[in-house]
Amino acid sequence: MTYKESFIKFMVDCGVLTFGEFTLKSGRKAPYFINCGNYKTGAQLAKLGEYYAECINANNIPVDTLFGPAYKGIPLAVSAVVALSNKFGIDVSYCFDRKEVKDHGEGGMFVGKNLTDGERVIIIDDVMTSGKALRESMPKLMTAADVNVTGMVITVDRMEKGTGELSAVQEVKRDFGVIVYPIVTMEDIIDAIKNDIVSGKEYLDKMLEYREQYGVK
Ligand code: OMP
Repeated sequence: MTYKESFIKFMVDCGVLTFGEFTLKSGRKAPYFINCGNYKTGAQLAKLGEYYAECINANNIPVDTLFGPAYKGIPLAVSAVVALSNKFGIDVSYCFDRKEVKDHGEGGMFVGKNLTDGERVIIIDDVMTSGKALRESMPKLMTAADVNVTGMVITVDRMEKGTGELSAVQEVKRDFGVIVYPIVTMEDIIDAIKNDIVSGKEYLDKMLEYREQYGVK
């Protein structure tokens, strides 16, 4: 089994990748959904972190700090930063933002590493559909310092159109100069179903229809 296939199987085994009928944030009705809130145990998070770390290491993404946007990005970034150290001996920092302003104690909108100008930051997040989540977190990140976002690592690129004909991932590259590294894409998920890596053949037609309607060519 390839690295991508084993990750897709892992998501299904954890109940993170499911097939059915789901309404997305964008309002689109999709035949599959990835819910990263369904990673529940220490072993699952440890393994998830290794996939992120593997992606960062394999792509040689320059990094000083991993940033996990609140809330869902927080355990993802933590699992990744631990795995980078344990598996690859790369000991870097991590931080996350607060959703609420804190006016006592040390205050501030960020927890973890204090970001500084020029610091090389990788954003760690779950899924990209339209890129809205990133458009919200980029300005926030930039209020902390003039950081150098060297990449964004996500588990799944749904390969859907953003506002025009480009995919959200392509728009993010154009608008922010940020390269998005997905562990897998919707295309990989379709292949995994076709090759019986995971069950879901009954959803294959719906997946293909959905890709036709919202996917990038
Ligand atoms: P965008 O902000 O449109 O890129 O959508 C990504 C976000 O949508 C994720 O961070 C989730 O909050 C949510 N989402 C999923 O978690 N999994 C999916 O499979 C699809 C979505 C979604 O609603 O598009």
